[in-house]
Amino acid sequence: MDKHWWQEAVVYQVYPRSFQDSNGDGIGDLDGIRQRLDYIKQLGMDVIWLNPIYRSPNDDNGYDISNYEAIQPDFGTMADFDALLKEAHAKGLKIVMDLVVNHTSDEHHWFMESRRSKDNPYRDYYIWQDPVDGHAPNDWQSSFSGSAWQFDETTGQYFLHLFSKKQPDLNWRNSKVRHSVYDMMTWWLDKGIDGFRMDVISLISKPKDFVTTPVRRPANGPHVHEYLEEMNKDVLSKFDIMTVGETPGVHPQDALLYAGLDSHELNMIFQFEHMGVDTDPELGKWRPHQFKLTTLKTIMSKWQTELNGRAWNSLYWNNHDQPRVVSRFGNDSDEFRERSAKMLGAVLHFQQGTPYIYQGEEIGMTNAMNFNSIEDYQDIESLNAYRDLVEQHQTLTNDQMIKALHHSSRDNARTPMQWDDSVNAGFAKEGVDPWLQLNANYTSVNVKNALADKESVFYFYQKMNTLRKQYPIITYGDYTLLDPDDEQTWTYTRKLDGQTLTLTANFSQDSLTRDYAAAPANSTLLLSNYDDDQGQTLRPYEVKVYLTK
Ligand code: TEU
Ligand code: CA
Repeated sequence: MDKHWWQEAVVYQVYPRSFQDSNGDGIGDLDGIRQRLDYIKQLGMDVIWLNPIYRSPNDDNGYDISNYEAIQPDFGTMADFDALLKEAHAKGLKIVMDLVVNHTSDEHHWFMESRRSKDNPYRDYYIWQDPVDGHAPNDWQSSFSGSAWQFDETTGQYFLHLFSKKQPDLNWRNSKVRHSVYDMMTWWLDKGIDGFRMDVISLISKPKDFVTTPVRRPANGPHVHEYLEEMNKDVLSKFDIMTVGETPGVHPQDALLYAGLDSHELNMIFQFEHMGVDTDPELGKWRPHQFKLTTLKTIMSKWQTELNGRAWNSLYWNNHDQPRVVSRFGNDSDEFRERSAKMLGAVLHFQQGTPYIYQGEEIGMTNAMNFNSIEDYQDIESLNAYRDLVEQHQTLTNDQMIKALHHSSRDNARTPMQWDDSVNAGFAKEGVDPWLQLNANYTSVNVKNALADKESVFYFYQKMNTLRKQYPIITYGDYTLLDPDDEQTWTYTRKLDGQTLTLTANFSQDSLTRDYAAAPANSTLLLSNYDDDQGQTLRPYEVKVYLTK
């Protein structure tokens, strides 16, 4: 098996709006990111993935793009971007950009043309359908509540939007659309960027007939692999870059096609199966329930073994769409926050794949429990769901929905980065109103405190990054789950060239006794989140990693 730099890299995700404001408007920006490159470097990162920074009316925080080759003025200018790229490269950090091409903004000139008339040259850039019996063509739902079809008066047809009405879906059947996208990608790659994270790339190919289907959002459509092979041949294969597809609705068999080691599409994908373990079959994330550790382990272990030697995993707990992992799968109380954040970090980073760290994860940032009313939230998904479930249909009461938002809102990930304990947490100067409220715990949970404490979550993550560079087994070893039925512990081994790594983690706040927890013969303890080893006894949220030669 050939080895690739992107298999050995660790990626830090920066959400530009919430990372560092440099000019006092309360919005994070490119110059702010540039000022923090040394911090990212200190953590031991290799790659930065930037969420969208392109020109956008900002209906969905930049995922609605009106110009792919211009920078959103909130974030700075193209000169600022060039300076960031140059400085990152000088420090040995690569930059991966978000590629959002399932849809554009309705303010993109392609769509403004498209909606003008049925014979406009851009008409076929988007997906237009006649009404059926005076209604939308089918019952597909937008991810942001309501129908995925919007009626447009001018021409009496519906257009498709799998996300907000301001995010019309592009028509990938049209080769002009595909080649416009490829040209734009080449333009960025020629600038020297190091790859793409491809937004909802599993959704770009739509079924031929828009009849009602049991799934209310189509994934892995009939031509998706053709399109990605074409993109690979025309664009990706010409550069030494990394690609990761965001792919809702995939199973491991799909991953072998999208990201097989011998397929010619993408390097890896973000799967979502493990993000569904605490959701409701009917109301999804808006009726969250307690996850079962056995379910989480079964899913993630299946991805480990089914892709082994055949495709490459991406490893993530967090991103800008997910609640904070320490609140979700750990314990964010004062007593256990740091301990459980480290445990979760280790359980993820010692699996096979490329790890992604979302800003603030490395200091154990938590969900925003101080958001008390819907007025505190900004995210379109949360606001639309509130309108739909509380105001229009009374499916949930206000209190139930606020509880659900505390658990599930995307804004939990989007509160400003907590740099220190000053007003605005060092994210913005005093007197400025950050675009989204801070998490109230910034006075104690912040980078300044983390850097001053040798036992912090930050240094634990830094240590994992150092170990990865030292021991190839962490990147490449084969994974085996040892305790599939245990609801409190997660134990697995990795094996490579006669070496064995053994990780045991306690997901509970109880002290437990497990045979697996004792040091294997001839092993050394590589990493732990306690300062001594008590053999078979696992203390609350303890994690231990042994190496046997
Ligand atoms: O998200 C894709 C996606 O599938 C969402 O439904 C995601 O699962 C949801 O936000 C979680 O509740 C991507 C981007 O990451 C997201 O920020 C965008 O809003 C979305 O695409 C549309 O571009
Ligand atoms: Ca700013």
